[in-house]
Amino acid sequence: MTPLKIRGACPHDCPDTCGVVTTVENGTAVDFRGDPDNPVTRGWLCAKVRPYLDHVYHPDRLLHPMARVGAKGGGRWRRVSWDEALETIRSRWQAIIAKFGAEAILPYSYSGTLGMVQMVVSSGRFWNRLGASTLDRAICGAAAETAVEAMIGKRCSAPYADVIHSKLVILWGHNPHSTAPHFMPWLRHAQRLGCRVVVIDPRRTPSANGATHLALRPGTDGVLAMGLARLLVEAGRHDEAWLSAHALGWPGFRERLADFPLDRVSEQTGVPADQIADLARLYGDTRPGLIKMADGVNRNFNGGENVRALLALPALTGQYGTRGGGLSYSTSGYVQWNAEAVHKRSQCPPPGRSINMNRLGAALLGEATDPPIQSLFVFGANPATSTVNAGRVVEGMKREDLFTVVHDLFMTDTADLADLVLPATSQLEQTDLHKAYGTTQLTYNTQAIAPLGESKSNWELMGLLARAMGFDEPWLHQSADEVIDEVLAATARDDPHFEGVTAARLRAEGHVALSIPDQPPFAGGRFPTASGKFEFHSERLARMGHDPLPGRFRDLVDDAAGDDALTLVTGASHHFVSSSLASQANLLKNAGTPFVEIHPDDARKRGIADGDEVVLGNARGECRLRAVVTDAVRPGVVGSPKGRWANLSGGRNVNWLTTDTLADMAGQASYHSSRVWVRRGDRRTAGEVSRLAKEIFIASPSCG
Ligand SMILES: Nc1nc2c(c(=O)[nH]1)N[C@H]1C(S)=C(S)[C@@H](COP(=O)(O)OP(=O)(O)OC[C@H]3O[C@@H](n4cnc5c(=O)[nH]c(N)nc54)[C@H](O)[C@@H]3O)O[C@H]1N2
Ligand SMILES: Nc1nc2c(c(=O)[nH]1)N[C@H]1C(S)=C(S)[C@@H](COP(=O)(O)OP(=O)(O)OC[C@H]3O[C@@H](n4cnc5c(=O)[nH]c(N)nc54)[C@H](O)[C@@H]3O)O[C@H]1N2
Ligand code: SF4
Ligand SMILES: [Mo]
Repeated sequence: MTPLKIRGACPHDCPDTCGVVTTVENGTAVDFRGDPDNPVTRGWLCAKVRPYLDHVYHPDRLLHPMARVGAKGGGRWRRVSWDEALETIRSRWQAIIAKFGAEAILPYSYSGTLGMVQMVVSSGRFWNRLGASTLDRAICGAAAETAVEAMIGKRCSAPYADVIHSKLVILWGHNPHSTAPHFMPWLRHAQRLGCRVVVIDPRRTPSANGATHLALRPGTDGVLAMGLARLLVEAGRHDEAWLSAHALGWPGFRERLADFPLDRVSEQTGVPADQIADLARLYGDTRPGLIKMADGVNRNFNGGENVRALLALPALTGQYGTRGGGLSYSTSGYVQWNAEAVHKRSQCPPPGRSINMNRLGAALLGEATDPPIQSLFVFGANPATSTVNAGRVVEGMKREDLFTVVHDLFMTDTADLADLVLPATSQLEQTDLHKAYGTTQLTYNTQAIAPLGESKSNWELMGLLARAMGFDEPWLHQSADEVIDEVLAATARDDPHFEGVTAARLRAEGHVALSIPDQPPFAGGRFPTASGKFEFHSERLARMGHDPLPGRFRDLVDDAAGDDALTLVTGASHHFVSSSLASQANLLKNAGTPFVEIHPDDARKRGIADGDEVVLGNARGECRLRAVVTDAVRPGVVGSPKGRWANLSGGRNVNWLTTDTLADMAGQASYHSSRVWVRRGDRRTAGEVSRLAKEIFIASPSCG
C-alpha cells in the first residue's frame, strides 16, 4: 500500500498549535513532521514534539483499563475489561449520588490536549448532564485574562510576524525561546533589523540573548510598571490626545502615579534606579514598541493587579492599535466557541458548586463540604505533578473513601494514586479541531491511526460514561466530527471571523486562517469593553470587588519558610510541556537531573557549591534537587523548571513546595510567590527521616 500522509495539529498547551503531517504505512505511523504548508509551523517542530512517535509508541503506554490491588499508591494492578471498569464506575457513582448527590463527584481536567472536542466539549457536556461539581480552571492565566478582558475587552494580539515592524520589544515575564518557539525567528529577524529587546524576568532566560535584562523581584511587576508610567508622564512622553479620546479614568490613574516615585520603585522591585529610568526613556522614545507578555507575570499574589499596571503602558503612549506596537498577550479571544453548543447547559440540571483547582488538596481534605468530594475523575491533567501544593493533593488522593478514576496515556504521579486507570489515545488516534492562543488559524486534526490497545479518546469515554449512567441524549453520543460540525456552525453563525471558514475546508486543507481584517488589534483606539474605550477605570473589576483603578497591591508574603527564605520561581521547562512528555527517555536525557538555579551569593551563604545535592523545603514539603550556581537568577530567588514527575525523581517535585494561597484575582494560582529554605543535602533532614521511616514501615509489612 502507498503510504498515507495525514494532516493534524499538535495538541499540546503551547501558543503555536503547529500543523503536523504523519505518514502512515499499513496502519502504523512511520514518520511525523511539521506541516510545510502551515504558515506558522513552516515545516519545523520544536525538539519536544519532533520525536512524537516515541511518545505514541512508548513502551509504557497504558493499553487497557486497570484496577488497583492492595493499598492506594502501592503500585499493584490487575487488568480489567472496559465493561468491568464502566460497571465499577456506575455502581460507585450511583451509590455516591444516592447518599451525597452528584456534586460529590469532581471532574478534574486541564490541558493535556487543547482540542475543542477532546478538551472543551469533553470537559463540559457529560459532566453538566451529570450535575457534577464544576471545576474553576484558574491554574494558568485566569488573573491575566480577567485583567485583559476588563481593560482592553478581549484577548486579541497581532500575528507573530508583525514583530518585524517593532523597534522595541519588551518580553515581560515571558520566555518564548521555550514557550512560543515559532515567535523566535521573527523576533531574531527584528533584532537584526535593529529592534531593541528588553527582558523583564527574575531569571536571565535564553530569550534574553542579545537583550537588556531587568532582573526584578518576583511579583513586583505592577510596581515597576507604575514607576515607569510616572516617569513617562513626568517627562511628557505620554500621549495626552490619545488618552483623552480613547481612555476611561485617565485622570484618576494619573493621580495614582504619585505613589510610585523612582526611589521607592527601585527599592521594592530590586531594579537599580538608573535601569528603570533608562527603560522609561527607551519606551517613551521608541515607536513602535511592543510589550509581549504571557502568564509568568500573573502567577503570584498580585498577579491580576500586576497585569493591570502593565496594560496601562501602551495606553499611556497611545500605542494600542499601531502595527508593531501595543501589547501582545493571547489570540484566544478571536474564537469563542458557542457556549450552548459546547455545554448544552439549557438541557442540564443547574451548574454544580464550583471547586477551584488550585485548592484541590484542601478540597479533598475537607475544605469542600456539603457535600464532601467522594469521587475524583482526572483526565487530560496530572494534578499530583502540576498543581500547587502537590503534597496535599497526594494526601487527599490517598483518602481511603475517595473513589478516583484517572484517564491518561501513562502511569503518571496522579494515576499512581487511582482506584481505576483508563487508557487514553494520543493525538494520532483521535479527531479534533484546534484554535490557538498565539496564532489566528484553526487546525483540524485527522485521526491517523487506530487507537493503540484498548485506549479511548476523551470524547469516546464521555459517551461510554453517559451510556453507563443511562443518559441517552443524542448530544452525548455524537461522533467527534458531528461535534465539530455542530459547534463550528453555531459559532460561525454570529461571528464574522468565521467568514469562509467551513468544516469541509478544514478537513480538506488542514488549517484555515480566521477572517481578521488586516489591521492591528484595537485599531483606531476602539476597544470591545463596556465603554468602548481603554479602561483604566473598570466598573467590571469594581463589581468583582477590586479597586476600580490599577495600582493597589497586596502586601502579602508567603511565610512558609522562615526569615532566611528565597522565592522559588518555577517556569516552563524547555524540554517538556508542563508534565506532558516528561517520561520520555530522550527528552529526560536532554533535561538532565532535576536542578535548581541559585545565585552565587545565596549559595555561598549556605555552603552550597555547583553540582551539590540540595534540599528545598518549607511548611508544605521538601524536594531534593541538584544545585546549579549561576548569576542567571537574581539574589533572593531560586529557579527550577516545572514538569518533572515525582515518581521519576525521588518521590517529590517542586510543586510539593508551591503555595495554594490564591492570587488577588480570579482565584489564580500563585506558583511564583512560594518561599523556600535551601540547604546542602548531604544529610537528610529530620522531616525527611521521619517520612522515610513511615514509608519504609508501610512498604514492609513484616516490620509491622
Ligand atoms: N517548553 C514549554 N513550552 C510551554 C510550556 C512548557 O511547560 N514547556 N507550558 C505552556 C503553558 S501551560 C503556558 S501557560 C505557557 C507559559 O508561557 P510563559 O509565560 O512564557 O512561561 P513561563 O516559563 O511559565 O513564565 C515565563 C517567565 O516568567 C518568569 N517569571 C516568574 N515570575 C515572574 C514575575 O513575578 N515577574 C516576571 N516579570 N517574570 C516572572 C519566569 O522566570 C519565566 O522565565 O507556555 C506554554 N509553553
Ligand atoms: N511549579 C509550577 N507548576 C505549574 C506551572 C508553573 O508555572 N509552575 N504552570 C501551570 C500551568 S500554566 C499549567 S497550564 C498546568 C498544566 O497542568 P496539567 O493540565 O495537569 O498538564 P500536564 O501536567 O501536562 O498533564 C496533562 C496530562 O494529560 C495527559 N494527556 C494528554 N493528552 C491526553 C488526552 O487526549 N486524553 C487524556 N485523558 N489525557 C491526556 C498527559 O499524558 C498528561 O499526563 O501546570 C501548571 N503547573
Ligand atoms: S509544542 Fe508548540 S512548538 Fe512544539 S510542536 Fe507543539 S505547537 Fe509546535
Ligand atoms: Mo498554562
